[in-house]
Amino acid sequence: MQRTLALVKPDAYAAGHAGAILAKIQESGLSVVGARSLHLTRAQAEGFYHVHSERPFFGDLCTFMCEGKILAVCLEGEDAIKRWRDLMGPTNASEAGPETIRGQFGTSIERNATHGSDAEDTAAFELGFFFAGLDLV
Ligand code: 3AN
Repeated sequence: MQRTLALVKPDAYAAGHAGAILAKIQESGLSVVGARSLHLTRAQAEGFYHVHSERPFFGDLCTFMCEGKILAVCLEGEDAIKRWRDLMGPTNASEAGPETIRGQFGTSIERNATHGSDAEDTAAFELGFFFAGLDLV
């Protein structure tokens, strides 16, 4: 069993797609262990994406991530990290197939509808960023 963090980003949340994205998660067989919606502050967005702080898109990415509410979800299942990333599709939504979540609900490399942890260590950091231990039993 593995856990991973899924985010519905401000573009998809504002467009009302959070419910459809959760439905796709449930259809895939992944379990939702915890979920909360929140509006990130700039400092929180910068903290979440600190690994990208030297990248040229860091400022724009943080601006985007705090433009509106997001939904943070803890997913659980066998091989959950890879299964959720496969379901999302590639980072660049304009290259994502129509069967993927980013292909359906995203529009660009930045406004790509969802986030998913990319490895077990980042999943542990990212889940701890959004959820306290007692939130995820
Ligand atoms: P993923 O979220 O698919 O793991 P990462 O970790 O490479 O992708 O990038 C983190 C986030 O940064 C992406 N979800 C995307 O929103 C944004 N991003 C990545 N590359 C670019 C880029 N070249 N221009 C703008 N935003 C980018």
